[in-house]
Amino acid sequence: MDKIRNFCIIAHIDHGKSTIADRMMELTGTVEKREMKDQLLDSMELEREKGITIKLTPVTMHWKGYTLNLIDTPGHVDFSYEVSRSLQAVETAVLVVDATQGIQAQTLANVYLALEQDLTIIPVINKVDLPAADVEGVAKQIINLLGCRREDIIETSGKTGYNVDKILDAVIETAPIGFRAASGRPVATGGRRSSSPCQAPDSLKPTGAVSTRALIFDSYFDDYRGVVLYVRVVDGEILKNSEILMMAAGTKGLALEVGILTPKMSPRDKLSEGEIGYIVTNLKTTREAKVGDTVTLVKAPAENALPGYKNVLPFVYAGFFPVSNDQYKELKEAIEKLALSDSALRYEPENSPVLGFGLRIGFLGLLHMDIIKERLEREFNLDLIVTNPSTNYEVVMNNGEVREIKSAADLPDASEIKEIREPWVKGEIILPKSMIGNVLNLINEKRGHQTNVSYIEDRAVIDFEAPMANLLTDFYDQLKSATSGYASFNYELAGYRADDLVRVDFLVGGHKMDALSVMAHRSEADGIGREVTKKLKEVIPRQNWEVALQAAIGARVIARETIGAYRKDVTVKIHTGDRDRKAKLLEKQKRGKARMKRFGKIDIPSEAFTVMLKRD
Ligand SMILES: Nc1nc2c(ncn2[C@@H]2O[C@H](COP(=O)(O)OP(=O)(O)OP(=O)(O)O)[C@@H](O)[C@H]2O)c(=O)[nH]1
Ligand SMILES: [Mg+2]
Repeated sequence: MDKIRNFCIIAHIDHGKSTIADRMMELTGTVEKREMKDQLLDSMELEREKGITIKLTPVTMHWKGYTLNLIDTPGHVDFSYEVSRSLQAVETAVLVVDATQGIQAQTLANVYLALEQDLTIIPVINKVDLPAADVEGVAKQIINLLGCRREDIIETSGKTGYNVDKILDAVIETAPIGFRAASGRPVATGGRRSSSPCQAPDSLKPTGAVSTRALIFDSYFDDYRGVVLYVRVVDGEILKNSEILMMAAGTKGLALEVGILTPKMSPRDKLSEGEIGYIVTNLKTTREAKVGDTVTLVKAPAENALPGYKNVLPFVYAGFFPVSNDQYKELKEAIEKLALSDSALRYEPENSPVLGFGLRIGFLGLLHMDIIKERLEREFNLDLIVTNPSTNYEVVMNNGEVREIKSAADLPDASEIKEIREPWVKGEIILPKSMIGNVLNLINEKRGHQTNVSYIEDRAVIDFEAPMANLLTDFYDQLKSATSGYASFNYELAGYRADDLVRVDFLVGGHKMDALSVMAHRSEADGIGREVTKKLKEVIPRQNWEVALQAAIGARVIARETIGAYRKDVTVKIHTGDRDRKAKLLEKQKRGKARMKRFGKIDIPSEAFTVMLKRD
């Protein structure tokens, strides 16, 4: 066991984690050169296309007589749950910072996560081959952040492979499994083993107990093999064909196969203390073996489970509707399937008067949502209309009952409501000092406020709080333009807070269109009302009579537009009395109308709604 080292690579998005992992797999001969391709661990088609990592991926390598288990993690904020799970399964974190970018928001967030877990941090400056690399400037930032020594920082190039071996050397020189520096303070060893007395953190420390315990840090459902678990064995061992027990779920199953990831599945007879590997089970759904659960053996179950993970709950919701309603069943089956490998996904049926049957799906953020949408479209051939994302709200009723609503249309009558709460996030923005003013203004515009400003060398770190709803629209684009692209931001849910929130309804010819209702802060309602009624005017065709378009809060109209009358006679073109042609044309018009939705006397083409509801 003292020849095993478990580590993960953490960094801000695009700083080169997966590329460094490639070089490590090459160096250690884990993957043959001819099988090598860029960012090999990004195996999902979408990951490859977008050049980003979405899922954590473990791989076992051998280096100088040691077994190294690496977990590559995603850098984007939406997937920080993957990072925190990875961190809990390892002892060491390789912190990669791009030499041209310096410390960014996810660098900081990931460092905090690693510190919470008491991990040893190995600081690395990557992309030193680039002409724009500012190695010394970035080194200063890292020293400022970690309090490490300059010589502890390894300078690498994932592209050329320069010094990647030094990272591996540094990893094997970190303390063996279950033993870490006792200082309680983060240690950036840079490879030097701390000579201070060592002590194990409780969670991963082998207890010497006879009973087996393994932490499930990921799981997915494979069409052919069933539920596969990625585990970190903390105590004991799990043999092939053992009867296993998931302690929190209370379910029993069989370990049909156990093995390590190289990164292909490579079967072994058993997984032992300290090892990271996979278990192919006979379970039917991942609900029977959730991430964060502890695997033990049925014949000698452990007494106490390992500390699990906190349950992440989505707070960004959008309606997903198949373009043709007969695909609803397929959509439902597809999302059920994706949810088996994505513990953060939540969904429930939604019936929209205009878009028909669909699902309201909850996500961890906008990228998460876009990725699920693309996967549904590609992997399941679905043609989808996805509505503008919104957050969920907590509604406190007069009788004290608290309801969660995920769509403005579900808001109970105002007279029954005591208060409405919306999700707030707390976050950090990292940016060049000179641009602080612009960003503070932007935060205020979003109804947020700054809570602290600190500095890491030439960088400013703004801590802020803001309502999530206002970060969903174009916050990121505005942040980019306010800082010429030099800012990065990170956030997490801070809780639900009551405010003066209202539902803005839209009426066409006096008829309310539930599908268009949105939640907004009262101060922002007028603006939204004007914007949406204008847009409605553009997309709804003229009718034979004048049509009023209104935005309203309850009975109070806050914005209004009018569409003038117009009559379109499709038969005017036909001068001769050709009855057949005339009839044909009218028939065609009728068919066209079948695709319309009728609101009172007004026919609105489905496409108009699509334009209004769909996310651009
Ligand atoms: N010039 C240069 N480019 C690099 C180096 N390392 C990585 N890159 C490039 O940087 C880009 C991002 O690299 P990735 O390895 O995908 O970054 P990542 O940190 O895994 O990104 P996420 O997983 O999405 O957070 C790719 O285009 C790489 O080719 C390096 O040392 N030098
Ligand atoms: Mg990556």
